[in-house]
Amino acid sequence: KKSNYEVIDFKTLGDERGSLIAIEEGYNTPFEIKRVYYIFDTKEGVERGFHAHINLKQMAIVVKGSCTFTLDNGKTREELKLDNPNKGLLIEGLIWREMKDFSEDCVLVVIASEHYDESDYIRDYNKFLEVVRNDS
Ligand code: T46
Repeated sequence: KKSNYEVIDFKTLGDERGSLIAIEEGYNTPFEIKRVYYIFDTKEGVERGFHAHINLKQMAIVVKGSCTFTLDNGKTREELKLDNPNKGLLIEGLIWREMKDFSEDCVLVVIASEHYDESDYIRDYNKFLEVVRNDS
């Protein structure tokens, strides 16, 4: 099974006026789009996330500025800096995620496959490890 996340390179549609990137269901994102949210005005030093999802699939795009994701599959942790609107971080499976180092101007847009559902969150790291163990 391939990794539960990957970085997608979006095709930039540009002309002399500037750049445009389009995301639609089945184009630049593989899942049905049910929700969009964005994180901005993040205060200095703040870290967010610290959870995993059971079913949710998401595409995270830093449309302005930069931030760093820590992605943890229960065995290895990787840090990934997002600083370009032509890249999307697709998270499809059991991944513990943390976000940090938000630039002052950072706007993080997330496209999600499901409506907001608190019961889909795993907020306890040990519980996450247990779910990963039972899943493999
Ligand atoms: C994720 C990372 C990347 C809602 O009411 N609706 C929503 O769609 C979302 C996402 C959040 N909320 C409420 C729940 C909390 O009271 O907004 C508040 C802040 O959410 P949270 O603390 O979960 O934010 P983050 O930045 O820790 O996590 C978010 C997403 O929740 C999560 O799915 O993967 O961004």
